[in-house]
Amino acid sequence: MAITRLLIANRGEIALRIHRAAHEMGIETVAVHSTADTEAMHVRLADHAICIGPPPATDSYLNTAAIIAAAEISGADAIHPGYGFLSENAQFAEIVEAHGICWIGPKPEHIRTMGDKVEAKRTAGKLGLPLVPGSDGAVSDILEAEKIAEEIGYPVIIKAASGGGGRGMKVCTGPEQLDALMRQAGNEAKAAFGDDTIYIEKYLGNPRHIEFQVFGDGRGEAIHLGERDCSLQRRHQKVLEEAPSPVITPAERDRMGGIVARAMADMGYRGAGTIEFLWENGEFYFIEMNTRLQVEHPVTEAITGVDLVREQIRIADGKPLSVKQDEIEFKGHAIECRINAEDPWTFAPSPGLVTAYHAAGGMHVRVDSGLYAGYRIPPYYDSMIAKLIVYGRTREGCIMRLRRALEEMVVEGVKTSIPLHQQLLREPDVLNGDYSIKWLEDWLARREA
Ligand code: MV4
Repeated sequence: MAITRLLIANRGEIALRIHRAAHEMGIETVAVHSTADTEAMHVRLADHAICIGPPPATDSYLNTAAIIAAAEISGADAIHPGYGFLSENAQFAEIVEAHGICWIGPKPEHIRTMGDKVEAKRTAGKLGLPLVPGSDGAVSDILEAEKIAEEIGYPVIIKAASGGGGRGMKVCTGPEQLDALMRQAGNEAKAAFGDDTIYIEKYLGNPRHIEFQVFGDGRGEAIHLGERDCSLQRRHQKVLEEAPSPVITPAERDRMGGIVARAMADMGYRGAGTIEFLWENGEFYFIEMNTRLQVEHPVTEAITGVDLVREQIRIADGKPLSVKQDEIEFKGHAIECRINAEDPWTFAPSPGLVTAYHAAGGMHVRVDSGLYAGYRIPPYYDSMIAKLIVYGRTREGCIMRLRRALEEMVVEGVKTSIPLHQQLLREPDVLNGDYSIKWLEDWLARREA
């Protein structure tokens, strides 16, 4: 074992984040990049760089053969997939391990299980996590669906087993619609994922999205690092995340955290994971588990002091968890603003040349970004160009500092979502932490009117 050279199978800010953790551990890095990313910051900073294909991700960042070849040629002994791209591809994880390369991620079997939402829910239920009431597994028969919907009560939601991220969901308000919506959901799922398996749940009308960060050593030890509140979303894209959630008490955190950590210990989970819940009227309902590092992981790092990427690398290297549950303290408050290269009001992408750049700084301010003046943001990928993460002893102090930091940020040449964040942080509901998953889209609609 002992990782000495790490290939980073990703781009943008997360590639830089992984490079930084690796170098702090004395590990060399290998950047793999498309022809569109030759001038990217993480490519410049990495010890080695290999071009793996043209701009479209299917030909580069998703090109498993090219990535494995790059690992072999460069002598990399480990691969970190970041988030998105190949991070939750169980087959890729298997291929990496079959080549004798250390996969910095969960066991392939666990990636596969959690990728199937029906299997994920069944597993979560067996492990004692609270579920949204609904079908026990997949539903194909309309009579069976009617019976289940009658039992749990309308409205119900029809979801695709291969879905996730909100794709292919249908809300059904009464039995007269059920047949048509089931067919529609099945057809859309077949077209999008090649799998028409669907399942049914009670539809929660106004929940919050609260997720727990977990870590396992793959040998029966596991911890939780508290929750993040990610309710402020637009079209399933998170806009601002915070830790802790404004609505969760320390006692609730300990209770739910204990349940999720026990579940991960029991399944022998390895590496970083996120357990997603909907939270309504004081109750948690499991919906999905993500078997990867998440974009919003820095807010957890800010309030716990644990470096999650370092922890991932250590665990993949066969080391034990570096902290025990009773050593983890949740201190203060952190908020992350996702800064995208897009029009702040229409959300139209705004790639192009960054003519001026200045990152905010000062106490408790962190900017994760590969931006620099003169960098050209390519049009082929996700529009997120920076994450601004701010910490404060209290939520109020954190918000005041975040407003100050947003004033300092300079990104010229492209449109960004900075003005959107500035407006959001003046909204009484946001200041009070009084929002659900519906709040942001309702607010945007009100502003348009
Ligand atoms: C739900 C729901 C209401 N009731 N399930 C959307 C993404 C996927 N991860 C699950 N999603 C939802 N599942 C039940 N039973 C509402 C959503 C949902 C949502 C969830 C989290 C964050 C934002 C959301 C926006 C719209 C719908």
